[in-house]
Amino acid sequence: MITPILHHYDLSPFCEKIRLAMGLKDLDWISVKVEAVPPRPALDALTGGYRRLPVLQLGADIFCDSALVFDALERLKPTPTLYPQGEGLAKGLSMWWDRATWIPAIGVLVGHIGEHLPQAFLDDRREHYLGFDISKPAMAPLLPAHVQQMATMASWLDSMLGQGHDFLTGGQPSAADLTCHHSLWLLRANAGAEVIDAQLGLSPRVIAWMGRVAALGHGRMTQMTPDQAVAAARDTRPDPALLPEGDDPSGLKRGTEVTVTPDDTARVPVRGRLVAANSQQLTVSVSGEAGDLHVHFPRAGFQTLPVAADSRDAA
Ligand SMILES: N[C@@H](CCC(=O)N[C@@H](CS)C(=O)NCC(=O)O)C(=O)O
Repeated sequence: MITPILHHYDLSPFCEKIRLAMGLKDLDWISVKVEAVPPRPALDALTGGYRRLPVLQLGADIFCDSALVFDALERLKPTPTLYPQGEGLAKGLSMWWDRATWIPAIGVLVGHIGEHLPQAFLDDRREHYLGFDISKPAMAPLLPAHVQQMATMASWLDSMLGQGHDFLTGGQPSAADLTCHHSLWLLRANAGAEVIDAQLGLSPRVIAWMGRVAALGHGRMTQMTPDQAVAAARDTRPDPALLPEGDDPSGLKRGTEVTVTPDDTARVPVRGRLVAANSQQLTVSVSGEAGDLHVHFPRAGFQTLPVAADSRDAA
C-alpha cells in the first residue's frame, strides 16, 4: 500500500479530523507541516494554487478538501470504514457542521485567545474567510452570538448521542464523528476544556464522546519536508485507477480547460484540464514544477466552470 502524505498544520480543525481518520484506520502516514498563512510555494506547486488544508498526496495524485481526503483514505484502506451507516448520513452531517460552526468557532476562539493570534493570521483570515477582522473592538458585541450558535449546535450532538450509541450515527465511529469533534477540539485545546465545557454547556455525554473520538489517536507518522513531497510527486505518474468513473452531471466534456473554485471560503481558482468527473469527484490535470499531476476535488462545495465561461477569469 502506498504511504499517504498529509499536508497540514497543527492548529487546523479540518486537519485534525484527517489526523483522527489516520488513527481510526490505524495507518502509517507521512506528515508535511505547512505554514498556517501563505505563501506556501511547494503546496501551490502540488495543488495548482488550491490553498486550504488538509491536502492528501498519493504520489502524483493530490486530493483537496477533507471530504475527499476521507474518500481517498477509505479507498486506500476500506476497513474499518469511515461510513458505517453509508456515505450520505456521514457526509451530510459533516458538511452541515463544517459550514455552520466554522465562523462561530473562530468567534469563540478569538474571544479567548485573540490577543495572542498574529496580526498576519487575522488579516489573512479576514480577507479570505470572514470578511471582517474579528479581533477589532467593533466586533466585540458579536462574541455572545458566536457562543450562542456553538452552544445550540453542540446540544444537537447531545441529542444524537442520546439515542443510546457511543457515536453520533451508531455504535461505530464515522466521518461525522471526526468532523463534529473538530470545532470543539479547537476551542478546548486552545481555551481550556473546562472553560469551554462550562461556556457552551457541553453535556457529560458530549464530553465523554469527545474523549472516545480523541482516543482514536493519529496513527503512526514520519516527517517529510514540502520540497521532498514535491520531489516525490515529480518522481511518479498519476494513477489512472484513482479517476472517478462516469460522467459530469452538467455535461462538461473531458479535455475542457476549467477552473475549480471553492464556493464558500478562500475562493482561489485552480485552472486545469478536465480529466474525469462524476457527481461525487472531479479531476483536473495540472503541470508544473511538480511534474504532471492529477488534482482531485469533491463536487459538493466547489464550482467547476469552463475557462471561457468563468467571468472571474476575464475580470
Ligand atoms: N472545506 C475545506 C475547508 C478547509 C479549511 O477551511 N481550511 C482552512 C482552515 S483550517 C485553511 O486551510 N486555512 C489556511 C489557508 O486558507 O491558507 C475542507 O474540508 O478541507
